[in-house]
Amino acid sequence: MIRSRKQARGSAAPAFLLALLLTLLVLATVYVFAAHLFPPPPPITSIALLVDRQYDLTLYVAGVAFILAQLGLAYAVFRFRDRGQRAHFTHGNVAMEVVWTTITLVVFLGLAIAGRKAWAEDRYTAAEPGAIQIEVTTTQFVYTFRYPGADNKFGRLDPSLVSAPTGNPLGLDPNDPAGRDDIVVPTLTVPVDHPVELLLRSQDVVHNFFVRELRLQQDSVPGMMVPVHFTANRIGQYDIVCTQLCGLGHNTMHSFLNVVSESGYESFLKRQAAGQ
Ligand SMILES: [Cu+2]
Repeated sequence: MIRSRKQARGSAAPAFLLALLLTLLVLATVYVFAAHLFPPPPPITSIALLVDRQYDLTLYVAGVAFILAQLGLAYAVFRFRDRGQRAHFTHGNVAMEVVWTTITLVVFLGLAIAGRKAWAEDRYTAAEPGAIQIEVTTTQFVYTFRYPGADNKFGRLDPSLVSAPTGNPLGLDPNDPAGRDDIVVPTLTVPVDHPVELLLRSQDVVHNFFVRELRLQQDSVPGMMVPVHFTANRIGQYDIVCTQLCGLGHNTMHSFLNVVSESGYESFLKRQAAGQ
């Protein structure tokens, strides 16, 4: 085969450009994370701190792998560029494949085991005794919170009585005395430094309860009662959002978590009890 002079020399420019692009991509990505351009809001529970630590660890490990892999790729693209030489076929390297597959396996299992505590603390342990139980009901596209009231008992719900326009969004049975003092409100108020157990349920489709500062995200599933618990340690108002695409109004599904002082909580309950 006759090759032109240009082909015989090969073409370094595309290889150089691609290698440069890859290197710039790595630098830009490292900058975005190192400069904390998009910092998360500060965590407000001790578990959220563990979640953050685990997230950082995962980010560092995956970050190092990302940087090495992309720079290695840039190096290979440039080093083995077309110099007009004949291409030769390689069958790969079994030893190398075994090594990097093993490393990946160890890293993934290691991260999963290290992260187990932060995750299991929320999911596999029961709420502390004395936790305040609050029922969370999701409906397209609102949250409804129910407190058991002074008797500490939730009243019976009857799905056939559900009627948001007449002020009974949960279908509280008026004939059940346990439900007479139940408090039903559109926002969640909890006392600071006090364990809280939420009982998540859904009236129609799968929704979600997510508060960034709690680092807590849990689906609510129709037909199930899903418990989650937390102890918030900072007074303030935080957003509750639904992270499941639950219908046309999904983007408007929103409420607030108010973490208030112990006395603020007592007066909240009194105010609500007087107003129900
Ligand atoms: Cu939703």
